[in-house]
Amino acid sequence: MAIERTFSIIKPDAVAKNHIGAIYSRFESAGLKIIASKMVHLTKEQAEGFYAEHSERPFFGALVSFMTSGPIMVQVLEGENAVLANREIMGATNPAEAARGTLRADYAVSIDENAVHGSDALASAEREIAYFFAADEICPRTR
Ligand code: YYY
Ligand code: MG
Repeated sequence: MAIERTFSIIKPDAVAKNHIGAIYSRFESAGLKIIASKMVHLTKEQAEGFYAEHSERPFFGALVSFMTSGPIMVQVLEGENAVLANREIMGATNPAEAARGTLRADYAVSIDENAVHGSDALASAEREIAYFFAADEICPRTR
């Protein structure tokens, strides 16, 4: 099994509802280590850049508007198969379809306000980590 890094966001809805600690606890209970973390309030330009792959989708404007509506927590998670492990902890994009016990089942209310983001592949994890964190802001425990 490979030790990977993935990128995670606690979205404005979950921050506003005070779920940061509960969500961090889920990551840690699953064996993922938080090796970088900060709170940011995205500008429109930052949110558009982050979600550029979705720029032609009908929900893009609403997504950018939601992601800039309040502060978010961004973090780098490290652990065995971290990319897939985090996607499993998160659950399906639509909370109505998310498996019981997943973050989206427990903390999301709708597909457009769905509590968390997680990278969908190693390549996107690398790109998304670099979008938010400088190398010296990341503190691997495996050093
Ligand atoms: O990776 P994940 O967040 O599970 O879903 P994506 O298909 O990458 O979509 C990104 C983001 O866009 C999703 O978390 C909510 C929003 N969205 C939406 O509002 N409505 C949709 N039909 C699909 C996605
Ligand atoms: Mg995605």
